[in-house]
Amino acid sequence: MDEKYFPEVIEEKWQKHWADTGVFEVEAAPGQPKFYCLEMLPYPSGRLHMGHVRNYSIGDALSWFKRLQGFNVLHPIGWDSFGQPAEQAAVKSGVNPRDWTEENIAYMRGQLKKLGISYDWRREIAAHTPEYYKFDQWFFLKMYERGLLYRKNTQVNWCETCATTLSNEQASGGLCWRCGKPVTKKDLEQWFVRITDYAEQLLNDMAEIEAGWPEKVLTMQRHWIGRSEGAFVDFEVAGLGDDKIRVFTTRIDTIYGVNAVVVAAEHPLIQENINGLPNSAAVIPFVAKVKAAKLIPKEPGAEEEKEGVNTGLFAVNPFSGEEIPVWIGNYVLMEYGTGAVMSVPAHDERDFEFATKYGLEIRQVITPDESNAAAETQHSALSTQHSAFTDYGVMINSNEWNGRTTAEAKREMAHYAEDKGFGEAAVTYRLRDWGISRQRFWGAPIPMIHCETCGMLPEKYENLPVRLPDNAPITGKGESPLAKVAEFVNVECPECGGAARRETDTMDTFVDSSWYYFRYCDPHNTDAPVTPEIAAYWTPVDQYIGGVEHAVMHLLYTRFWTKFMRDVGLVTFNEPVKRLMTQGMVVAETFYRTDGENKTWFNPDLVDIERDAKGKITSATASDDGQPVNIGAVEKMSKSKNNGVDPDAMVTAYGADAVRLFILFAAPVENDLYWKESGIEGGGRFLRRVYALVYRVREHLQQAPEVAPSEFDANAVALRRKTHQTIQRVTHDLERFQMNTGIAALMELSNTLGDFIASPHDATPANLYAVSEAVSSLTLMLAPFAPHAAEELWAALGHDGGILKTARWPVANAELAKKDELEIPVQINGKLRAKLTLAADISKEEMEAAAMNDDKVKSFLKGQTVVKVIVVPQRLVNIVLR
Ligand code: ANZ
Ligand code: ZN
Repeated sequence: MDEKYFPEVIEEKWQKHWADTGVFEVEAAPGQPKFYCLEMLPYPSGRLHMGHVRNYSIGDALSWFKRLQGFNVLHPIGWDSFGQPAEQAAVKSGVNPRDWTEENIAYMRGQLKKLGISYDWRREIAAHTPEYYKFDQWFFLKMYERGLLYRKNTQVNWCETCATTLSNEQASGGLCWRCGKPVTKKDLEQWFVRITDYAEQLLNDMAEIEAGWPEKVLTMQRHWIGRSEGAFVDFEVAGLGDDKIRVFTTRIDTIYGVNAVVVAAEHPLIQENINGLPNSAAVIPFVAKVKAAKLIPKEPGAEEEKEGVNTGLFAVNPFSGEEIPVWIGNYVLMEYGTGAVMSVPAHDERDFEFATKYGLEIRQVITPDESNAAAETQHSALSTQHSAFTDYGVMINSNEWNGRTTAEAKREMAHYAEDKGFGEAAVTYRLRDWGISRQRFWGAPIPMIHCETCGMLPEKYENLPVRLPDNAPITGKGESPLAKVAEFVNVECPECGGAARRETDTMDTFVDSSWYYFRYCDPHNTDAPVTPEIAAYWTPVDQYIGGVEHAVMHLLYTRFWTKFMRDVGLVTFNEPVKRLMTQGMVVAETFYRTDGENKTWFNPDLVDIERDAKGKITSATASDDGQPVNIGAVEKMSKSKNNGVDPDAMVTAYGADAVRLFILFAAPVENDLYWKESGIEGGGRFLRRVYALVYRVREHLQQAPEVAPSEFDANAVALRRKTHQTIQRVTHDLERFQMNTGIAALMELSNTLGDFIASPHDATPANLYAVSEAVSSLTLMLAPFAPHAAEELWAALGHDGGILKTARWPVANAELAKKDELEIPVQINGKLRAKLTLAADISKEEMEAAAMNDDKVKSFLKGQTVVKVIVVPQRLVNIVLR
């Protein structure tokens, strides 16, 4: 063993030791407490980026901590290896997507191993392998059997560039989530999963995870599900016979204030009668305009100008019998509710805006103040408003309903409508069914067969997996490449034996990632996705760590998938993830030059930077030509800004431990991490310092007693206090993901220890014991953050076989950790009246408060007037009475 710190030597050595001894390999062990630590599985894009390294460093720290605490820790990794980039590489350079993917995996696996992340590599999975996607298909068949899958011809979001359909989530803001280009619409037969059947559960079960998930993620999910309680009401349309317009409203109590029924441009009433409407001449161009506008991407959050046109039709308000005009409005969405609304401008902002713009009548029917109800009934119809009154209140101008409260009326009016047969109470959701068909090659084939005679049939379980062929022509255009592979497409009908065609769409890759962590539990099972007994031991996941960008899609789909797994008997719980941590981004400085319209971005590695004392950049020049470059904003590391830092280069230069230590130390895990290479150097310096410390004392420590001697001098007591306080702090911090402050505590301990060793003292058993205790604790607590160095030092301290075989997480002795205490006399008018035992570092204010609150002191103060309190820090409190 070398007393100098050579990360490249010890890191390789310990990685080999871990692999040879299999210390991270675990099995389900009912009876032994388990901990399932999961990081979001990576897409094998080619190389790890710093966001990955951060993600895995956080998870690894927690995994080491839990192992040392005696948990049976499952810490797995795998690959989200289906998806578009492989197919795009195939289009661009003719490579086979499988080869491309597998080369990337091999490279990235090597990177992970070099970082020394403590995975059970035997459990590695990859979505593109038939062993894995066989069970995507298995789930598909199960869902099909249970009526959770259906086909629908729909207008789908279509990205011309990527030649693929996109979910609403993937097309949010009208832009493709992958390439950023505008999204258009296209008609296609698609497979849909009825996730909306689970909307209520997805919402209600949030109560089970509230304590462990970030509020912002839960809020986003709640929003996405978008539960709304209200009523359907049917409006007859004069002259259209039985064709009624059904509206969805959350405020049926306002129905006497309806001034119009407003429908979406795509509403069937319009579609079917567009040429026969009284006002067709205006309606036809308006509908065309609205539809065209929908194909144009919108800035996220941008408010569209409300526009509409009167159809000339009249609807009948079923409560009042009044006739009101039917309008078309661009703010009414066909996809929500019924695609039609009753417009109540007095009590809804959008309707108010619409009515004001087109000069429609505004009639108030709710008043905030009950006492005014009678008066308002007479006058308010005439009053002019300046904005909608959207609160709850009391009904006016509503015939026999006048005087009711909003809450009462909402219930009763829905019942009334139901009794009379023109409506009913209803709940709607914003959540849409999940379209999972993709016209792509590199995905799990959908295991369905189309037979001319027998129709749509599921493939048989025993024929799974339906394998992807090796030879599909991948052009990146149009329909699924699978459609062009005759051997794949042409099959025998499982029912009649006649000629049939396989489904040529593949599944959305969010299917793969909806259940992968169940597979880690039982990765080689060939009969089922997971054995229920094994899943019962390992799952739910105790801690999931990943980016907040997955707050809705992945994290909602996977919650749904778990509920389905419960329904088919694979698991017995509702929620798959107990605790979720969303890590911040890794951000870095950017540098660029402008050339006309174009910006060229310079990688920070290739820029020479000078900084002032505060770290602010004072000059930046390109390394190659020495000429200035512009200093851009600090932004998320990305290819487009060329401000990424290659993890490999950092590991080679400083060692994996220093990189990991820096990443965990530089920022709280939820915050953005501002990348500074000097920070890694700092990490390396700390490790070298601890190294030097351990090597300096390790020989002497051989004489340290095993059991604590009974007497310690004041210095040794102080060192022990620091050691036990540090154990308390680091343990506390790791439980709460406060990695940065935990590391700071270790740095403090190493300083205290360094001072102790540097000061002259005798090698008494007591001193040796105190040092040994400090050194061992420091070394063990370093393991979650810098495991290679910790292992090496632990071995240097004379332990054979590695930390996990020979040690446990240190336990603090609360007595020893207690802060130093002082006895403080309290005088009243100069006479000693009490003695207080107080922490040595107590503040002046706290001393005064402690004295005034002491029972004995209080008894002397009863009925007296305090003129002044004099506090001599750490010495004395003197209270002066009149
Ligand atoms: C009349 C009314 C009066 C409404 C009032 C609100 C206030 P949430 O809560 O988001 O579900 N609405 C219904 N379907 C719509 C659609 N397809 N496009 C646009 N708006 C639609 O909102 C439900 C409310 O949004 C419904 O209640 C309806 O307006 C409108 F004082 O009906 B309300
Ligand atoms: Zn058939």
